[in-house]
Amino acid sequence: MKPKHTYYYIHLIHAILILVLLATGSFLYVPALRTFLGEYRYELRQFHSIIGISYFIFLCFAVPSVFRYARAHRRWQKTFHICLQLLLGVGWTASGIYLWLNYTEYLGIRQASILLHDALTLFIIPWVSAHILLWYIRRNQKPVRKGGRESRDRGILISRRDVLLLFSGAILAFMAGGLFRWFQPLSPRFLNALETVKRKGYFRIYSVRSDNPVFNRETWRLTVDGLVEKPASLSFDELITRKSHTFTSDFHCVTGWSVNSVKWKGIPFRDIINQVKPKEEGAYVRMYSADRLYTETYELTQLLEENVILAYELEGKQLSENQGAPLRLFHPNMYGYKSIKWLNRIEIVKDRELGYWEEKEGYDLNGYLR
Ligand SMILES: Nc1nc2c(c(=O)[nH]1)N[C@H]1C(S)=C(S)[C@@H](COP(=O)(O)O)O[C@H]1N2
Ligand SMILES: [Mo]
Repeated sequence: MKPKHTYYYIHLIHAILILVLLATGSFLYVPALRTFLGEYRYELRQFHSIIGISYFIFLCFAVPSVFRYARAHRRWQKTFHICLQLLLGVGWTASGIYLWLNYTEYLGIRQASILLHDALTLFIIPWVSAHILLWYIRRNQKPVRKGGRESRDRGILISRRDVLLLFSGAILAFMAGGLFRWFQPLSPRFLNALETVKRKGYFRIYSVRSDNPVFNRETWRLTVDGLVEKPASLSFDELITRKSHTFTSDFHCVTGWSVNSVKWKGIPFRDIINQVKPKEEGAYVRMYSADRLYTETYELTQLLEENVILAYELEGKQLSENQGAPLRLFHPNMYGYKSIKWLNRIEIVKDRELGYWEEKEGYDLNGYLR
């Protein structure tokens, strides 16, 4: 058997890495799949990042070969290939690394990175599919002879028409992918919902577990304890008969999506604090979720700011099960990860501990919007 040419291996590794990235990436991208993954999402994300970085390192090593390889092609084909590589190598990696680092600063850069990452991926899907298809069809053909020089690469000789087709394919993929992600949670009133989603954005439902805690109105209690003079235990009915507070505020997830002017209703956190009377040494607050996994911590004074509420209504409706029924915290100046869902215990404590994401991914302790 003839030994395979280096290009063959470069091509093969390239293909495998791209396919693994597309597969793991689509799990992170499609909301339904991501929710399904629940608590393993974090590990999958790490895996995806590691493969992504390997891909970049590999690309760097492969660059000289890619250039040599491109020389065998016509001028415009050469330009096309090099642009494609650059776009992917630079665009994908730069945005990917920014997302991987999980900076909580500069929400704008983060949102732009997500958009670029997604857009490049959607753009590349038709290209990858066509590539695989061409390779499959032509795998048994004899190498093409061109001016005495043998072109080793059979799958990639493309015509101008192929490029046009690929671009149309890319635009289609782009639209289909956009539908998936941006217009996902459609209500029965399709077009109305579409309008709202475009204007407001929508909540990607996040949970670190794959099952939601069940809310039982009869037995549910909110416990407020720890370093307080008067611990409290409130039923849901007691909670909603208290003086409520309604206001509108944007919601920002640190991973890049936002929902504009969300209407919140609940009880001011201050009122609870006035009732339980924290002791002097109680400087921090730890909150627990009924999912028994997620926790968050705050400085007590942070929670006395304007419009910090224990919310039981969102957009005029009772909190839905996957959005934290019956109660979640909302702090208008903090990122979404501080908005703990299925809140059922508030503990006033002396020392600060880390919350779920602060511990797992090093999210900023205070989570203020920037
Ligand atoms: N119990 C619990 N609360 C949680 C989370 C979670 O995984 N579990 N995710 C947080 C994050 S990171 C965000 S962005 C918001 C998402 O709110 P939503 O699911 O209503 O869109 O919930 C926050 N509260
Ligand atoms: Mo988030």
